[in-house]
Amino acid sequence: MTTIKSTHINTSSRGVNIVNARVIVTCPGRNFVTLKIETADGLTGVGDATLNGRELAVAAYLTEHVVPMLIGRDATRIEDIWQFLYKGAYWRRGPVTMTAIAAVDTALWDIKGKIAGLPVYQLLGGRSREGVTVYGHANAPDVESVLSEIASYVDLGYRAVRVQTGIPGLESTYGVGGDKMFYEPADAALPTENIWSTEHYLTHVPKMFAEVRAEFGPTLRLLHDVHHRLTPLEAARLGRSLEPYALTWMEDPVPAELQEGFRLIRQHTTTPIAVGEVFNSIWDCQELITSQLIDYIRTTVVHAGGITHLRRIFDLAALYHVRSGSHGATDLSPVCMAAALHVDIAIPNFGLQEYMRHTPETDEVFPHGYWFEGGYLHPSEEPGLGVDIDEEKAARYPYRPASLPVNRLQDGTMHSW
Ligand code: GCO
Ligand code: MG
Repeated sequence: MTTIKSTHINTSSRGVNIVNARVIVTCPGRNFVTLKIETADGLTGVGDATLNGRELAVAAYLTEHVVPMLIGRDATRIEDIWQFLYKGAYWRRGPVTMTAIAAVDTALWDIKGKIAGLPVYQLLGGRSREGVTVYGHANAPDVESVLSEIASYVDLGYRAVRVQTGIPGLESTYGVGGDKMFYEPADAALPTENIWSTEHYLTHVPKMFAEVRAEFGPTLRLLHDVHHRLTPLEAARLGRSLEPYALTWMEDPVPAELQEGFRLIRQHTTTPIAVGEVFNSIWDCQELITSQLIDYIRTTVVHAGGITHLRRIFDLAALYHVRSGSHGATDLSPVCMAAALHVDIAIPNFGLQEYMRHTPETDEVFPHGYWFEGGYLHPSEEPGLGVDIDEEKAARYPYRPASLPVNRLQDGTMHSW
């Protein structure tokens, strides 16, 4: 019998070995968790590990359980380390595990890019397009004011806008925040409560889109986020009522634990469907993709196992005419955005990228080379991901507990948020 020499942990002092990994928690307006990995040669890589409202669970998972296993490993063995953390945990999948794995994976791609002297998108096959089309968030309490919000995105050059307004008869609703550019749902230490009425909502949304289309004409791409609040039949009705306004997508129409539920929506409407921001693995969307029940898959780097696993999901999606539409809310740090853009620019089946701007404080803590112009984001041309964390500045913003809201029906029943 031959013995296989174990090479996954290098005892020699090879420069690519991981010598240090640390977790940085900072709150420049909102909480972010970042993993920074360092090799013996002094190269560093960063990965986003932010899980909104559950940040410290991932921070502890990394610090207590993952970091000790990374020391001494060969940082260039990205796939092997991914498999080691996934299969080795025994408890597979789930948002905390997959976010932690994503952070390691992202940091290793960053390091590999730096070793190669290439931006990460080159390692993924190179450019498939000139820029990454992004969509912004127009939200306002009523239709009249949302029209001017949309207009300001159009003035900035956006080609796609997600539209949310308050619902007449409801005091507050998802997606309509205080600060327009930097909308942040995790707005209190303990969860605030929204009250929901499907009847009010389904009456209002088609009227809103009728006005938006009339004002902006047929070519501006319009999107809407339902935020998991309907049943399949209600979603089918909404999709059908929105058909005249040709939306690019209706997002998260129903909670997606029941993938089979999408079949009913599909049978009744041609409004395209996007889903996936809360998914963590290819198994969460396998049925949706292979049965062609969706049009856009919205998984992103930080919550779906990093660049390695996201690429796997998008490759499966490409076989079934499903395009990417990665989540890019403010709770995904500039490290995630930088990584997402390298994937977006390279894959054949890119659809759209969500882009909610970060506050100036966040941008200062995370210096980055990606930039926006004329409705497109462009990945950095620097080796690696082209993003970093300024640890000194990060230390000025200590962690603050923040929770996402919850949602109840008018009679008090807990509902999906
Ligand atoms: C979106 C999302 C977000 C989420 C948030 C949760 O489409 O951008 O729905 O706004 O609610 O990312 O942390
Ligand atoms: Mg959403």
